[in-house]
Amino acid sequence: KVQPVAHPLAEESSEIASNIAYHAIYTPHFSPLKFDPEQAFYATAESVRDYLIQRWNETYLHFHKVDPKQTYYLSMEYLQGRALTNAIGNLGITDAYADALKKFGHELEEIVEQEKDAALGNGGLGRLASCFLDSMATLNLPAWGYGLRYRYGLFKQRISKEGQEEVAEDWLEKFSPWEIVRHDKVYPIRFFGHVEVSPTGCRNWAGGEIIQALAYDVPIPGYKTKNTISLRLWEAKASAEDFNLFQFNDGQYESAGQLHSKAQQICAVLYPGDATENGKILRLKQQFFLCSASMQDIIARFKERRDGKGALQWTEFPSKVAVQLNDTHPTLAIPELMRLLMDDEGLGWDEAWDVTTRTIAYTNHTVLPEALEKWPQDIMRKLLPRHMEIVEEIDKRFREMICSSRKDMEGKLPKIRILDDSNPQKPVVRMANLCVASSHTVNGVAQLHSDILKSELFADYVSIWPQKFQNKTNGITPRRWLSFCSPELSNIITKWLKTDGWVTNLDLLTGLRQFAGNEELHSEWALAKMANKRRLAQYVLQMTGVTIDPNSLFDIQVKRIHEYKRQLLNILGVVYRYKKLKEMNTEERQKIVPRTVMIGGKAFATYTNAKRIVKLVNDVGAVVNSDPEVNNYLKVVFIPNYNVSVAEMLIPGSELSQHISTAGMEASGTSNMKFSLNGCLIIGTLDGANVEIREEIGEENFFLFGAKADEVPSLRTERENGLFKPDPRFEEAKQFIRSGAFGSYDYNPLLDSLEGNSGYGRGDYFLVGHDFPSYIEAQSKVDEAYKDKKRWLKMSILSTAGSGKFSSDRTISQYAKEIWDIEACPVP
Ligand code: 26R
Repeated sequence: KVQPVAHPLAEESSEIASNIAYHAIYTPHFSPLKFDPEQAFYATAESVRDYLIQRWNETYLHFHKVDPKQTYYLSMEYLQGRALTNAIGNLGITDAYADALKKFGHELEEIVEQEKDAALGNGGLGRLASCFLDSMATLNLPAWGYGLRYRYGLFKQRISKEGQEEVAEDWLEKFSPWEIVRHDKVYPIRFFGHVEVSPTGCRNWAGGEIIQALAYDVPIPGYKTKNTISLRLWEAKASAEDFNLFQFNDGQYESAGQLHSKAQQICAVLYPGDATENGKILRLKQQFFLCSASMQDIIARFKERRDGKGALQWTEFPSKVAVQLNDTHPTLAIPELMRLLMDDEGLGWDEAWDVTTRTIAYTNHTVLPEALEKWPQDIMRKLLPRHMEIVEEIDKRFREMICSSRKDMEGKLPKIRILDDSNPQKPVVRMANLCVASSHTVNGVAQLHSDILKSELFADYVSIWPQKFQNKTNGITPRRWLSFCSPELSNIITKWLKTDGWVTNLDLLTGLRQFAGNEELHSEWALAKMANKRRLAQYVLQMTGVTIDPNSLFDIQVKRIHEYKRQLLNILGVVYRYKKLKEMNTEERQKIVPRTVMIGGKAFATYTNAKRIVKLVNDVGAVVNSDPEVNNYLKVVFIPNYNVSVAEMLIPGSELSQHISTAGMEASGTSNMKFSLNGCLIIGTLDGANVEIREEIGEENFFLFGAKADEVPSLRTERENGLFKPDPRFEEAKQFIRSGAFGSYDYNPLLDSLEGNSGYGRGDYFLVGHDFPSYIEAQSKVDEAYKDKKRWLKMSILSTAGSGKFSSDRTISQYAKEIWDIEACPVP
């Protein structure tokens, strides 16, 4: 028995089963012979999609009717991960779907594993955008995300003897059931060409090549609400008219479809290499493609909703539209909005500038100099001639403003202006400066980071526009990162709090504090943790072939591999621990707390030292894990292909996690929040959001070590001047690796980066040497604490209890109130 359309309130598993069967037959993606887990996944997803489309439509119509001010989140990255568990969880129909699938002999847990991760992002910034979408929908906010529909997402990581290998990730191989193509939402995007000036002096961008942007909507359901918002992803297309049939029939196949292949390149991959000029042009094309399509769409919607309400008032635009730039990657939205307002809508500069600056806000996510975007002016002028004119004008007016009203700042102009002409060979546009000058609000992503922005990176601007700068400490969605990824722990929390209200009001977790010493809770908590640890051990065995003991302390560091994140400090600590274990006799070893150290993360393909770190972790693991003398006390596992789904498996099973960046360098971190929420203790530096996590959960529940951010500059100078005396334990660990204990690969270049500037060293910029002794000592405190099961459980419960602040619901409420000025618009 099949049912064509899901009843909007179908919570009967039999109705759902018939709807799944309907899709298996009538929305076929496979031949009808089998109903394997894969087929079952697609039919199930199609069935869930019916619900989502219905709600998406209702939400869209409701927003259209109410016409509230709406936020548009512009991001080059979204790390959505899998959608099925999240969708049915947010819709509250998980049990019904599990029952329905049982009727076909399938387990829901097995079916959800069939889905590929949507990995349209790199790391923290992309995952943050995805958590934000979940919170926007859940809080019923009129808000949308805009991004690019990359053909290949972030690469798949394979580990071989050589270390990391990158393989293209074909997330659309069999198609994604979660997107809805909108054939009526198409905008032309121009590249290259020239600026025409009319007799009246109007400027107009013409010529060049035109590629079409086609909208794909991914519905984002809120938790326990009808509101379902959109993540609109743009795909690049050439139109049929661009296909030269004559050339094709003449055998000139390549030139016949030239524009089609150019269109394909735009959305082919996330962050194409930008070492070459071609690579730079392609990246800039991607950025402009996102910005232009989104701004055209936003303006079209503004007009659509104004229809029948009298003459268009552009001054009202900022009271209907807020645009948030996720870092500088979508900066071109600024000159594009200016261009659309002036050249297409006929506004004058001052009016357009007023509208633009009241619309745009900018979030900074990093202070690393190499990640601050600077685009060569010649490339920008060639690809976007009209935008380059506008940027020049913004720069000129900024300089005039300084010279007329801030004489005291004139000397700073070369540093704070938007165009950097200091190298006449290679003048560039500083995107962050353009963002600061053109936004009404600039924010950092954790208190310490925002303070550093104000006192260092943007200090000069603070004296010009003190009111622009804000902090918005990051957050994570408690749905994906606790409710759905650890039902075991969630049920216990709900039971003890006597409500599941914490899922949307995470501050309620403080209610656990009163039970932190309760033995009954302790045993339930320990049981849930153990279940999650066993599941994780199973996974590790499957993926790596290494058997790990669920009774050992599970110690995890997962994040992009970067020298500032200091995976090298972690592995040096492991090497030191291994060496000490080797030196002990059996009796001494038996007093040691057994540990399983797991490290995972992807290295950027061209980042040599990061790749060496990946190889080192694998090499150390190979030796330690096969050493029968110590492998009951220490195991080291590299977790391959770390992504959102892997995180959902690892985090619930973690007991200790490492967030050990050089102080001042990690803007916030968000996995620290996920671990802490799951009752995992943190060993960490006073960096990013660690500072606030420690404040919330209590310093006695946090293993702190390392230099403070304000000590870092002088420590670096000391190191450079050869005044730093490295701890013998640090020297011992490095020497052990250099001696070849972990194979014949030459790790000297990597280890040399940790030496002072004398001779071959590179100055240990990340202060691994300085922080090593206090790190080792903090690790000993971890072992001490773990020996006392009661104490550890109490700390674990207090971690969860103190994590309420780090809900992305709190973060998004603050953006809504303090930056966007938007209000909830729930669908009745
Ligand atoms: C290639 C270049 C333009 C580029 C540099 C850096 C592209 C992307 C990035 C990613 C950066 C900006 C990023 O992911 N930053 C992270 O943002 C998280 C969310 O705010 C923070 O938690 C995290 O600390 C920060 O590193």
